[in-house]
Amino acid sequence: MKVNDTDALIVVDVQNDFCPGGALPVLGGEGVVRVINPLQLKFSRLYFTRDWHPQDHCSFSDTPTFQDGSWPEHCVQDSPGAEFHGDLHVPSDAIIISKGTDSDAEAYSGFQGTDLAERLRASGATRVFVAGLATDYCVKATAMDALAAGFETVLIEDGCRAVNDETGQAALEAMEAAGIRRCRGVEVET
Ligand code: VGL
Ligand code: ZN
Repeated sequence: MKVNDTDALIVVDVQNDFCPGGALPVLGGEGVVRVINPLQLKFSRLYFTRDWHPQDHCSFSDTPTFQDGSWPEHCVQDSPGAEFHGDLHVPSDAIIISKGTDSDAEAYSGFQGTDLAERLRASGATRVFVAGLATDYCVKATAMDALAAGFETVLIEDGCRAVNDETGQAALEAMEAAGIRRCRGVEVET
């Protein structure tokens, strides 16, 4: 798939808490970095979302079931767990989009409660490529919202990992059925 100057890359939540050793680890989560770092070089527009919760976020549970509405405390603003994975390249001019900042609302999508759509439009982007963590939650929600906002949307399938295998597979199918294309990182060409 050939990249042109109306394309943008959205890197979703590649943060310590979603990687092994973090509070809400995604199996193999750190593996997305080696797909995403080289991919960045092919895009002139880079957006990095981050889960950026207040200490009292409504999704936090002391007895988490690791599904929607019941997560362990994670990605608390300014905590080490909320930092981007240390191996992820984050260029100094990259645009960082913080989400989930409201105590009372869950926000899986990078578009929810943020100005991401406006910023993409203002930059002239018409198509977005999405990669990151986790396939079944924030990647899916972000990709679906990108499509709903009118952007052609492509999922980098080897650049994301799921919290749960079953919901991950269902998320891939739902995205495909909605019209989101899938491709591998190395298939993206300049
Ligand atoms: C996420 C669960 C809770 C994600 C964020 O980034 O996919 N998952 N908060
Ligand atoms: Zn969260």
